[in-house]
Amino acid sequence: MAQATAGEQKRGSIPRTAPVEGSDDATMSFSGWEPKKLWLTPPDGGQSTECAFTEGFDSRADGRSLVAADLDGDGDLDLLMRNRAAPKLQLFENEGPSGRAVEVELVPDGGSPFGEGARVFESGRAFPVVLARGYATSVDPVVHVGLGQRAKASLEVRWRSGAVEQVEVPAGQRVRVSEGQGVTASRPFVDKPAEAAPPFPASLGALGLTASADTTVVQLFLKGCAPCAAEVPALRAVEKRVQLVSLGLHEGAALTEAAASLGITWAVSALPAPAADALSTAGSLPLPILLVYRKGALTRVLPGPRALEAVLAEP
Ligand SMILES: [Ca+2]
Repeated sequence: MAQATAGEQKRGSIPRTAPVEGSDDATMSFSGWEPKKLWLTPPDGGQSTECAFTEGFDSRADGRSLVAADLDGDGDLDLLMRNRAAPKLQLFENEGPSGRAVEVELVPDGGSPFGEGARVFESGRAFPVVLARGYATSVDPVVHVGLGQRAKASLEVRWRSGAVEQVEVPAGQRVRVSEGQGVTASRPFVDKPAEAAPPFPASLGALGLTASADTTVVQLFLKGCAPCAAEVPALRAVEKRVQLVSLGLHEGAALTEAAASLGITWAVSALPAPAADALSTAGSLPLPILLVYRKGALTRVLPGPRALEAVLAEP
């Protein structure tokens, strides 16, 4: 996700000592500087993976309200967060790959013009129209229906009046459904911008490494990092197909001892200080994390090994 707000110099973090104009209390936190969490569920519906850092959502501001809405009209949900102190407002644009979707605005025949209380059903899922969600937050009274790779949505609208209506909507558009009249207006989603390159070391050279194979997988690790140890079996499974390097935030004997304690048996180097500084948030490395390079250039950042095999199978 790309963050479209001023006031933060580094991915998601607010320096504890940096004065922020217009705020007397931006240097203190009521919430312990807790970084936000974000989970990514794979298209097959499997286990979700925490990915706030790699997706740029690990803000440490005191978040109070969060709205999910398609704010740029490209058919995926973006996030808008209101914080207690500066930055007061953070917009996170959804830049990730996404499936197909439709958005539905309901106009009832009489009563409130916003359709609250109506529900849209699609493939056994219910999408209620609400005007507020979460703390002190108003939301767009539109339902967002994710479709995966399906080309159209078969919707059942249950109106507050008790009327029930069936409509078919091709994916990729926002439609207005008026009670008793079906679809009365539509507009296609705007084209989604190309996925932005993640702000991680762009080349193996930036990590002090040289490519010795088409594909290089770089693991970051620290002594005692249980998620790093949990990555080892998946990395061992690809060891013969890629150049595999683990970079630790240690030097000398401490580096080799930490690698051995995690079960790492392949090439190990110290993570260069400039890269460590660029990757750390409030002094902490985002672990687990894997960096995938093709011909020496960064192509993917993975929050763990779960999607590694699929990524290596990409052309
Ligand atoms: Ca969007």
